[in-house]
Amino acid sequence: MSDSAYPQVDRRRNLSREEFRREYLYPGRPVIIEDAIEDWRSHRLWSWDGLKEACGTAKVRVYRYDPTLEYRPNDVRFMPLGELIDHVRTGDDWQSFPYYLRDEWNLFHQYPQLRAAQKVPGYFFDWFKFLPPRLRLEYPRIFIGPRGAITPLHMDIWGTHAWLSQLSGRKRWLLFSPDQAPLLYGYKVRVESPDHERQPLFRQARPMEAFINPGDTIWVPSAWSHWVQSVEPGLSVTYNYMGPGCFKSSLKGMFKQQIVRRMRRKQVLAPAA
Ligand SMILES: O=C(O)CCC(=O)C(=O)O
Ligand SMILES: [Fe+2]
Repeated sequence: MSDSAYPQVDRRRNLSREEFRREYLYPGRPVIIEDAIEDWRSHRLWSWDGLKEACGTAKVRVYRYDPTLEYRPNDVRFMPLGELIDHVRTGDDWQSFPYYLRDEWNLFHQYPQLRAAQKVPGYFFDWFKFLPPRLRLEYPRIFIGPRGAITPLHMDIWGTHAWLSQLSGRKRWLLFSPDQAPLLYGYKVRVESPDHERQPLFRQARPMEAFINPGDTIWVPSAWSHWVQSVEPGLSVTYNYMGPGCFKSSLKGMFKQQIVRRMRRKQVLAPAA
């Protein structure tokens, strides 16, 4: 697969909110915005050393990647964040250290200074803000992983829009527009080594490609599935949110979650028969 085999996601600077809405949000087209987080990038917390100094003793959960089983909720290890940063930075790669800190939101509660060091860029207004906090998803979330770390093909929760800002390292993304879903075998294709015999339709899939660098923010429209690999040790912050184009799926997802939670609570509280 050569780097130029796929159409590249647009890279923009000085993009106005109006341009973002017209060219990307409403048509549902991904984009990389190069200058969306200039105000928080200079913060020392968003460097490996700064993050380690401030939060290095925090115990974090890292997920082990298994090439056949991918991530499983129980295949985890707990380690101090500082230790994880050392592993990731000293060149341990995905083979020797197949662990990825994924979707970590606790740190933002433990260290309010972390929360204060990031601000949602004006492009990404979240309509979940109008709902009580207990109904919303927990964001922001941090991802930290070694060179080679993989996020398998998936579609984001509740069909929400997503954005991810890269603070350190490069990442390669392949993004599949919603109309390609029938070629993706329920998102079970291993994009890095597809099984063309068993999943022949995947050959016809035409993703868009994006390489993101430190300082870049990628916007992923609702229902665009994606596969991501860290080309270098990576530190990212991400949000999912509700906006034009995904109100229905987001609210549906939220209500379903509420119902499941209620049923679970009832089961716990119900007297034994
Ligand atoms: O950065 C990554 O590895 C993947 C992030 C992602 O796709 C997500 O948060 O849903
Ligand atoms: Fe995702």
